Amino acid sequence: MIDDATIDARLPVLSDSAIQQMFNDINTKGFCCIPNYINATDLRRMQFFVSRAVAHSQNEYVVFRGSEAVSGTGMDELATSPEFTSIFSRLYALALGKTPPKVTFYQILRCLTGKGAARNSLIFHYDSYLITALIPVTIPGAGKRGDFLLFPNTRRVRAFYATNLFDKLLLDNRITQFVLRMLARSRNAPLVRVQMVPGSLYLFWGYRSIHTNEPCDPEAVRATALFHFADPHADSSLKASLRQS
Ligand SMILES: O=C(O)CCC(=O)C(=O)O
Ligand SMILES: [Fe+2]
Repeated sequence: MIDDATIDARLPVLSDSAIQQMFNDINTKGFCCIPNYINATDLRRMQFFVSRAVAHSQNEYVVFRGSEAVSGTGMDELATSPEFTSIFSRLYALALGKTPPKVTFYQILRCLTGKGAARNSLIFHYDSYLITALIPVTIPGAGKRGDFLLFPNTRRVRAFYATNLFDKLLLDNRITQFVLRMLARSRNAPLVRVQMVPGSLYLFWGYRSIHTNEPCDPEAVRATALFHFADPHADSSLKASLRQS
């Protein structure tokens, strides 16, 4: 019997051909979307957590890292749900042609609001992890929505951590950020703008795609749950030694 008290039992079951289609969409469109992935009751529970957290932070930007930090919201259950984690292992296998490691996440819940909304937006970056999943929890219904922006698949997975660092250095400076912000405003740029819908699941190659979010109005709240999986440089000795120093 299925225990429908768990979020896992309420998630859609995705076939291998659905995963293949998602893989193709990520490669061609830059992302894929599964509408209404989270059901209305589960979504309300997440939204309730966000509104309490924002009230608690005096309507300022607040971030939660790790599943313990969001325990009891359903976002923690997602991180260990076989239905959810199997999306990542199958995408990993398709992307790299290798047996995937056990799926564990670097999980974040970002609540954008207040003065911090602008400060923490339009920072273009590559993630450290191959696959990024994003679930919008709360999106403003009026004013600035805080769209998700991406230049899809702008690099390959780097063989060396040093090359990855070099890419990040090229991105993380005022001039590049300025140019990308200008490009984001131009009509001809190969930029994908995603107007996100709460409860839908979005996936993209976070490591391979330059991406960011637009700000929302300071009075509004824009909250996103992020699940990062598979660090291509997990075994790098350079990375380990830089961590220690
Ligand atoms: O909140 C978003 O829309 C994106 C955040 C993001 O890219 C990240 O945290 O790595
Ligand atoms: Fe990111």
